[in-house]
Amino acid sequence: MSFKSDLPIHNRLNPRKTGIPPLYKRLVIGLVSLITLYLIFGKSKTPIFDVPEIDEQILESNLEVSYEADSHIYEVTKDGITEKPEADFEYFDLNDFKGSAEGMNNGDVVLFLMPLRNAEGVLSMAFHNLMNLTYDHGLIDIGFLVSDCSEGDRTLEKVFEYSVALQNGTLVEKLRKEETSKHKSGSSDLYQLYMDQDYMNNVKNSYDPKSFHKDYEKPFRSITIYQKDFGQAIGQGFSDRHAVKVQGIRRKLMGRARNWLTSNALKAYHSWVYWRDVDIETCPGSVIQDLMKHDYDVMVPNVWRPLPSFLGNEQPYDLNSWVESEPALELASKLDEDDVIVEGYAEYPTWRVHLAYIREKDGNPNEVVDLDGVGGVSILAKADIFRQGVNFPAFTFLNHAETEAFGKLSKKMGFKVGGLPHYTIWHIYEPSEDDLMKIAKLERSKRRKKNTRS
Ligand SMILES: Nc1nc2c(ncn2[C@@H]2O[C@H](COP(=O)(O)OP(=O)(O)OP(=O)(O)O)[C@@H](O)[C@H]2O)c(=O)[nH]1
Ligand SMILES: [Mg+2]
Repeated sequence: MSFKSDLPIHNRLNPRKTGIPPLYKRLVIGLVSLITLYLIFGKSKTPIFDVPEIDEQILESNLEVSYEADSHIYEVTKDGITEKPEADFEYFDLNDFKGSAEGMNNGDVVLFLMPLRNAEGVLSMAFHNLMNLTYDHGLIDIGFLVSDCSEGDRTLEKVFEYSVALQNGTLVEKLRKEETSKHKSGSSDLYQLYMDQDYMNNVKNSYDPKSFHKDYEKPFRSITIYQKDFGQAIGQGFSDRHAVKVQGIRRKLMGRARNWLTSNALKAYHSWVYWRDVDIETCPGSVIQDLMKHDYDVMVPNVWRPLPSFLGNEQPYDLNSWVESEPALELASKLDEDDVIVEGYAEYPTWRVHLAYIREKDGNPNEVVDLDGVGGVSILAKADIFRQGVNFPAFTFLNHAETEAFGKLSKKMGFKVGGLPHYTIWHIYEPSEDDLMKIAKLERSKRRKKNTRS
């Protein structure tokens, strides 16, 4: 029986008949064989597949380690097999880095991530807030991502400067000197006179050395600064970045930036990732522990901001943390697949419960509300969720993008997402153009009154 096939395995049973090759072919084959034999047996002094003798001691210690580490890496070289030197690889059992409610006592390492753009003016405040963290600094790796700053902006240089000073223990003094020279030059923010004075006193106290905790100046485990532009063209001014049309584009680019930072900075030994915006004015130093103790996969505090007294002293600020609603789901079902719903705009009546609005001033700071969308101002998340694929969608996911989509995605993947309605951190107040006009008007009338009195 013969097979009609060209496949070599079939031809094994029915070999193709070949004649004797011509003389020149036989000469070439002979020459190549001689060279090969010389190379193998003539030139080489050591056998090619020689396995070097393994030192008994090394073998024993490896056996001991193998119970603990459960794996080793061996390298095949041209001279045999060697165990890779320790410095070349690290072994991590990811079960050890899952993150727990008692993270600080367990030595959980936290990756602190902060995106930055044109942030020069608020960096001293942000670095004070960093030092104010009471989670052991020796257990925190910091990653800054500086992107798309305007020409002439010095965010990157400032981050370099402050980070070095922070790590060598000279930052408090440096910031104090900067503050003093600012006062000497007479620069003061007029709007501060119109803010609620209780709030202003609270700010003053938070930045007063008398209230610094004992490890305020302790260096952090590490600081890494990343610089990469993502092509963010929308201005960083208050009105620019709040226009409804630009929200989708802006948020998706921020999603890219956040994902890029996570992918680069997250290491196997991190148990938690804490995201923090630069423009937070006051925040309890224990914020990481306070969010951690609930043992949620994703947890956020409430974010409010102060306002001038003529606008009512304070305001719920971050509307991106919310509980999903039927009207919003119905709205989403009528939108285009790529449309991004943004909270707080008349164009998108979602009727959702916002974490910001359910705050009670004297409410229990430990009360937890399960959420669907989250804002990015201050997110504590288990590092494990990123390893499993949660990210900040840089595309429209369920009609959301970036942090709100991150909340939805976490939820979809079965993770617990929550917020603390009565635990508040305070975003800075940046006067809008209207507010500045109002302040100027009030100042003028103040002056007029003064002049008529004198
Ligand atoms: N790397 C990077 N950081 C950015 C970019 N845009 C904003 N940031 C930073 O991201 C954080 C949040 O930015 P904000 O401008 O406050 O944006 P937001 O929180 O959505 O807006 P608000 O709620 O109005 O404050 C801050 O720390 C910014 O410095 C960007 O394009 N790239
Ligand atoms: Mg902000």
